[in-house]
Amino acid sequence: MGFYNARMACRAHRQCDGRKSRPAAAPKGHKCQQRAAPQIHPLGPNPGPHEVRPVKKPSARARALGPSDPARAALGWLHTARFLTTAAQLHQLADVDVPEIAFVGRSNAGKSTAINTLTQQTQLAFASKKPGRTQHINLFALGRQGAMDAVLADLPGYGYAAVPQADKARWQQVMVNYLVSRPGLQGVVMLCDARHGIKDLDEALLEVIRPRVEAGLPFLVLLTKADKLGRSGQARALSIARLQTGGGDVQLFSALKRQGVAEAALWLRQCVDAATPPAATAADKDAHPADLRDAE
Ligand SMILES: Nc1nc2c(ncn2[C@@H]2O[C@H](COP(=O)(O)OP(=O)(O)OP(=O)(O)O)[C@@H](O)[C@H]2O)c(=O)[nH]1
Ligand SMILES: [Mg+2]
Repeated sequence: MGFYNARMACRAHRQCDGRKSRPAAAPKGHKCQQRAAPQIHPLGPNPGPHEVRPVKKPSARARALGPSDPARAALGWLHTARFLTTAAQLHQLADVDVPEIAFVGRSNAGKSTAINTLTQQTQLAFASKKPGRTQHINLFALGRQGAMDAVLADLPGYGYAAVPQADKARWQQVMVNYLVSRPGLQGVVMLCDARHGIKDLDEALLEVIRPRVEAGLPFLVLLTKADKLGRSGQARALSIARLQTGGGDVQLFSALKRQGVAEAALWLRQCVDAATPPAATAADKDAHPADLRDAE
């Protein structure tokens, strides 16, 4: 229907004349089909006066995240996380036959909080103001129930001064053994408080995994609590950490502001994809469910 004719056919609707003003209310009993005000696509060309182009509004959650499609898919995958198992000693930790990604870092760096943020769950991993909260290796399974395709490992933090020396030494040894010998380890995320950067103990840990990283083990540094720094402080922390890691993967992260969450989710997904042979389809995994709870 042409512009002129439409306006003639329905005088009650002022949207027909192409003005931006809201349409006048239709008189009682008015049966015109042009009830909806035309929606102008913000990016597209201006549609004809009677062409109503549906504009799909993103959900409040999608607006908050704002990630690309692959990042959104990665976040959906991370949301499948559930508790798998916990162990105080390395030898108590069952092997998994799917890629495992470890979250390591100083006590209170924000490892458990990052896991909760990335999996979009509030209490999956125990986070606390009190340092030394995580004292076990906790594993979280990812993937559909019965078709686990990856595991996240929340490790106890190191460097907490209030822990007795003997406990500290024991835990550092567990950590070293884990990083050196864990068979399914396919990625390491090191978390450092952005205000402090990579400290001595982090560097010692970097030394431990250097051979594996040089052999291709994906390694990411998350500079946590970035919300506590201003823009220039963040840029500075980022460039220093990049220098310290020799140009490795480093990014800012804030659980509070959800900064860097989509990027970290994507990194985790790509890390698992790179480690999973293409032949390992979901059907294969259904045939050999790798759920630790069955193995225990
Ligand atoms: N402002 C801010 N606080 C954070 C952020 N991430 C973590 N925190 C806080 O830092 C504290 C420690 O966080 P956790 O996640 O328990 O740290 P952790 O590294 O798991 O600590 P351990 O288990 O002791 O090794 C908690 O009070 C968190 O709320 C962040 O991005 N921004
Ligand atoms: Mg913790």
